[in-house]
Amino acid sequence: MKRADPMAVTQSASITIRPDDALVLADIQNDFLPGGSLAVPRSDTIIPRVRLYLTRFLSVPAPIFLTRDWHPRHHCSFRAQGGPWPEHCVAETRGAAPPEDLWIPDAAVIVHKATRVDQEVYSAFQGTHLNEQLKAVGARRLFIGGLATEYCVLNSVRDARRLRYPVYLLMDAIGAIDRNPGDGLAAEREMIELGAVPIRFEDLTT
Ligand code: VGL
Ligand code: ZN
Repeated sequence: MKRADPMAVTQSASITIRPDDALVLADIQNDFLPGGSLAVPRSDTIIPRVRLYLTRFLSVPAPIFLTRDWHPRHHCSFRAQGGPWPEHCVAETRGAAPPEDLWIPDAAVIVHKATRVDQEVYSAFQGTHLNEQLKAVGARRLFIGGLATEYCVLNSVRDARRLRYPVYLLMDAIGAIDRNPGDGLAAEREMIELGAVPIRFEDLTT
């Protein structure tokens, strides 16, 4: 018989998704994927995980919210307007669409953000009705992932914690731009510091 090595016991979250949980996935859009105008390195690697999370929440069922960065053509965050970013996620364009190989459940609620030309917004809660929509479906705990770790995910988690939601951070379904090396890691640390619980898909019980 194998003896259990106490040092090898990894912390397992063992979380069961309930109907009052909500999945909130940020900005899974072509422009943030490889080949896109603001490609997040290796962001395509999270897609299989995103599929697993979508399927799990759908089967409970628990509500699913997908945010989309949804900019007007001359958005203030674009370099041509003096902003930090290349043109990306212009509303109604292919770059703003989800990847063709990602099936989007009909039940998913799409939340458009940063839609005003003169305002940059990273948080999914800012300038949207996400909080009201979450309350309306009775969501109590939020499972947050998506792109990019240090922008939309970080700012959404900050707001979610401010709004007193228990937050689970989907470590295997986030991706950082890392404009400065280490940005993503620093954001992960901050979110955990704020009380977000880091989990992986394997931590969910069936
Ligand atoms: C984002 C960069 C530019 C984000 C949006 O929501 O993470 N990042 N626009
Ligand atoms: Zn943007």
